[in-house]
Amino acid sequence: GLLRVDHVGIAVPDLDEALAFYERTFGLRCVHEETNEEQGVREAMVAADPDGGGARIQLLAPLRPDSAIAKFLDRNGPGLQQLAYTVRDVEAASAALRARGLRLLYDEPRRGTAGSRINFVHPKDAGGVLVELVQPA
Ligand code: V0V
Repeated sequence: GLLRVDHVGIAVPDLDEALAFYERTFGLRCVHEETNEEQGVREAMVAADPDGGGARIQLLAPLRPDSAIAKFLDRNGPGLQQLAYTVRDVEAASAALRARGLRLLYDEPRRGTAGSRINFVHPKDAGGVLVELVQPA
């Protein structure tokens, strides 16, 4: 099952500018930053409670024009792109949702932030929301 909201992903054209905006405007702190070549993103996790267990905000900037985030920005401009839930077992959670008739984007989990394992539900099968499942490292 789903344990809690892990993070909310926001598509941004420029990661450094977005980080500066979130720090300066909302006082959020960057707790992690990495490049994920497979997903075609440079991403940063920011938090209101850097030492607590609260949900993170994931700022996502495109590495390549053919990436998911680049396509999203072309179509919608910057904004909310995904809602991610923490799960204990991403294979089991994916199988349970498949059994309920939802399309998972990947047959096998892929690598997400900080060594996590991730999969996604197609937004057309989840009320227009790109839902991510995250099994933390
Ligand atoms: C597309 N659609 C969305 C959407 N992206 N709806 C809600 N939220 C989104 N983010 C709608 C779009 O408006 C179309 O609706 C329809 O879906 C198109 O579906 P499609 O042609 O099958 O696919 P694409 O080419 O638009 O791609 C959408 C998907 C793609 C979701 C398949 O973005 C994808 O593979 N995403 C998963 C990977 C990802 O997002 N990576 C970046 C984050 P109409 O116009 O037909 O009504 S990486 C990450 O999260 C990491 C590293 C992490 O968390 O650790």
